Amino acid sequence: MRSNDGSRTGGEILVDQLVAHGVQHVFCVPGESYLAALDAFHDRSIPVTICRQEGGAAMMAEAVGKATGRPGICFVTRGPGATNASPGIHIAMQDSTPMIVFVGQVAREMREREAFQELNYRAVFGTMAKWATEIDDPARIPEIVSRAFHVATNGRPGPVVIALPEDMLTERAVVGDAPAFEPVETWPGLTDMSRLQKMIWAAQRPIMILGGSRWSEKAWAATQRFAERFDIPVFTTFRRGHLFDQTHRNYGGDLGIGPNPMLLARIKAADLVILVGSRMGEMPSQSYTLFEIPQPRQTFVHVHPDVNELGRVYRPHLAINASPTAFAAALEGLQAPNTIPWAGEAKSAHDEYVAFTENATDVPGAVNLGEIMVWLRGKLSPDDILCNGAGNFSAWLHRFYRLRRFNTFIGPTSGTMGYGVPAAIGVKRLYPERNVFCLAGDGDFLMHGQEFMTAVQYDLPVIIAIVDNGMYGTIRMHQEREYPGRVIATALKNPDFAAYARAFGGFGVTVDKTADFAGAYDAAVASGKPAIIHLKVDPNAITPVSTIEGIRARALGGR
Ligand SMILES: Cc1ncc(C[n+]2csc(CCOP(=O)(O)OP(=O)(O)O)c2C)c(N)n1
Ligand SMILES: [Mg+2]
Repeated sequence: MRSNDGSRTGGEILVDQLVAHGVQHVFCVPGESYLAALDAFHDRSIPVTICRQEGGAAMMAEAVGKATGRPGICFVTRGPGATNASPGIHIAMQDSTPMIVFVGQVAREMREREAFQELNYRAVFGTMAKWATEIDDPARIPEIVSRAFHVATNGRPGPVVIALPEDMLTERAVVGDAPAFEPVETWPGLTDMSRLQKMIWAAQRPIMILGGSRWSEKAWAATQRFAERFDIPVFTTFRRGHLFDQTHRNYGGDLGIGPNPMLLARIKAADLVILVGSRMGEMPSQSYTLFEIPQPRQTFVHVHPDVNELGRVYRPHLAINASPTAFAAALEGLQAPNTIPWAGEAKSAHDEYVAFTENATDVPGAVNLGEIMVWLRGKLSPDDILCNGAGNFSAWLHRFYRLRRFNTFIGPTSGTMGYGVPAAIGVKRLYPERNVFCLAGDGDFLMHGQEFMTAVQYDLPVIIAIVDNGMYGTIRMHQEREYPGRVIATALKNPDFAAYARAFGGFGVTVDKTADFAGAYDAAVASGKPAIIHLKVDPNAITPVSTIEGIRARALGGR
C-alpha cells in the first residue's frame, strides 16, 4: 500500500511491476529472505502457487513461459533455494523459454562476508541464465524489472535471475510503475523475402523444419497455409512436434531420438532447407551429422529471432533475423510457382510418417506402451496437453501419439529428468479447463514426484502415467551398448506408485496389461482427482524397436 507520502516498500513496488506486466501466476517456495515481497502478494490479485521444492517451482514457471510465450515467474529463497531452482533455469536457457526467477539475497550491508546462504548470483548464474543481476535500490525496481521482461522475451528468449537484498525489499521509495512490456517482433526485410522467393522457385526438393520458441497460434496457422500452397514437406525438431499438425498431409515427422530413417534420408536429399526458429542443436541434428558444419551442402535458409544464432554453427546461404511469428506472417506474401516441380513430395513424406507411426511395434511384456499411445491418440481431444520429462519411455509418446494443435506439448528439449510432473501441474494451474496428461519414467517421476502434492493441494486433476521398468533404462541401454553385461548403478527399487498417489490424497491405479489401461484411464478421469497410473512394463522393452537382450547380444557379438 502506498503511504501518505506516496512511498511503497521494495516488495510492494516489485509485485506492482508484476501486475503491470500482466503476470497471471507465480510459483514459489517461501523464504525469510523475501518476506516483504511475499507480503505484497497478500493484497494483490496474482495467485501464488506454493511448491515443495524450488526445482519444481522453477519448472512450473518455465512450463508457463513455454505455454504463453511470456515470462514464467518464480520466487525462491537465497543459497539452497536458488541452487535447487537451477535445473529450471537451465531448461529455460536450452529451450529458449522466457522466465524470470526472483531470488532472495542477504541484506546489502552484509554482502561479501559469505553471510547466511549468501551467493553471488551474477557469478553463479552468469553463464546459465540470459541475464543475472541484483537490485540495490528500490527506486530502480520498475526499470530493472521492465528490462528483465524484455530481455527474457526478446530475440532468443531465456531466463533472467534477479537477486533481491532483504533490506532493499523493506526500504521505501517513491517511484512510478513501468508500462506493460510487449515482446518485440523482429520482421524479415523485403529483400530477405524476395531472396527466399527466388530460392524456392529455383529448388527441386525444398523442405521446411520448424523448432525453437516465439511461435504463436497465428504463426502456426500461417505456416500450415504456406506448406499447403507450396506443397512443401514440413518436419519438426526434437520435442517441438506441436509446431505443426501431425495429422496434416504435409507433415513428415520429427527429428527426435531414433527418427524414421526415411525422414533423415529425405532431409539429406533436399536441395533447399528452410529452418525456422530452431538452433538445430545436438538432438535434432543427430549429433551434428545431419548438415555439414559450417556450410551445409543444401541451400540453407536459417530464420531465427536472435541474430547471434545466425552463423553460430551453420553458415546459412540466407540468414533471416526474424521471430517465427513475424516470419510466418511474411510467408503469406510469397507466391507459389504455377507448376510445382516437387509436387507429391509432401504426400510421400507424410505417407512415410504414417507408415512409421501408425501401429505400435511388438515389444516384450504384457504392457505395450505403443498400443497405449495409439489408444490415447483416439481418446484425447486435440486441445489436451501432453507433458513428459526425460527417459526412453518418452520415445513411445513422440513416435505414436499425434499432436494436432499448437502448444499441446510441453517437454524439455534439454532432456531434463523430472520435468514432466511440475510442467503438467504448472500448465494445469494456468489452464484449469484443459486436460493435461503426463508420461513419466520411474526414475524421472521421483526426481520431482513430491509436486504431486501441489496438484492435490490446488485441486489440479492431472493424469500422470508412470512407466515403471525398474531402472534408469536409458543409461542401462547405453551401458549395454558400451559395456555389455556390466550392469552398474542403473537398477531401481520402486514404491507402489498407486499407493503413493492415494497417500497424497490423489487417485492411484496399477496397470500390468495393455488392455487394462483404458479402464484405468477412465477411472482416473472419473475420480476428478490428480491421478497416477502405475504402468508395469517389461524392462527388456527398452525402445519401441530394441530390447536390452538384443542390444547386449549385438554389443558382445561386435567384440
Ligand atoms: C536431471 C537428470 N539427471 C540425469 C539424467 C541422465 N539420464 C537420462 S535418461 C536417464 C534415466 C531415465 O530413467 P527413467 O525415468 O526411469 O526412464 P527410462 O529410461 O527407464 O524409460 C538418466 C539418469 C538426466 N537426463 N537428467
Ligand atoms: Mg525407468
